[in-house]
Amino acid sequence: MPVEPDAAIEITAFDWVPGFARGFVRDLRPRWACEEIGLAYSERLINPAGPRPEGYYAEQPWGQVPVLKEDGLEIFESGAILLHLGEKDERLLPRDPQARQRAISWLFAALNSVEPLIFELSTIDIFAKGEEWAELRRPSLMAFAGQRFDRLADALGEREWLAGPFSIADIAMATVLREADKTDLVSGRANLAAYLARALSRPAFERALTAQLDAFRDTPQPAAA
Ligand SMILES: N[C@@H](CCC(=O)N[C@@H](CS)C(=O)NCC(=O)O)C(=O)O
Repeated sequence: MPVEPDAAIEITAFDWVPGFARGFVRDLRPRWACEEIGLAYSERLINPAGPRPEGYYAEQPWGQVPVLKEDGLEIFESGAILLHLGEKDERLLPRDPQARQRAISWLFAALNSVEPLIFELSTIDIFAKGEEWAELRRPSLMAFAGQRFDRLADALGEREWLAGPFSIADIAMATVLREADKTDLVSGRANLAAYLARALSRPAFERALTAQLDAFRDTPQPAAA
């Protein structure tokens, strides 16, 4: 298992999150990438309800996870971390120039063109649930997201992975699509549903998910959360 206390790579994650967020915290992305290539990492677990450790805002400006540290390097933003890990191994980022750029384009597309829609949907369905503005906004958001998911489904077509071989783009896209599981945005498009199932059936994803869930196991719910 790549989680090893003395590993050169350290990934920051939470030691507790509410039930709805378990398995969906974004440290899942670097964990998954490490699992794909058998790269050991250690965990630095912080508590989301309390103050951030001293100096943490200098590592991550918003106090969020994940942060990756390696040999004096510090990286925040899960996309930047995936890119860093991708540079290490062609099983994460193809070396062929066109395939590589396609993977990077799709990495950004997942995080910049798809994730914001899912994020807004989560705000409406979870954090602002029942509020009038959220109920008014939802239909137009779903219509817009539906169009975008149609184009995504067209772009993927019958390909197995976004950039040719499996890559960090698929880690980003699958973790984003998975967040839409309470809607038919993915399940209503057969090739997207098959793509997501294919990604989530990878043993490396399972191991990453288990590692994230294990981190919550012994932490009681914080009083302030
Ligand atoms: N764009 C950032 C988002 C990171 C993010 O939203 N992290 C969440 C957990 S999934 C977090 O740390 N939330 C706690 C907070 O915002 O205080 C990335 O992809 O790394």
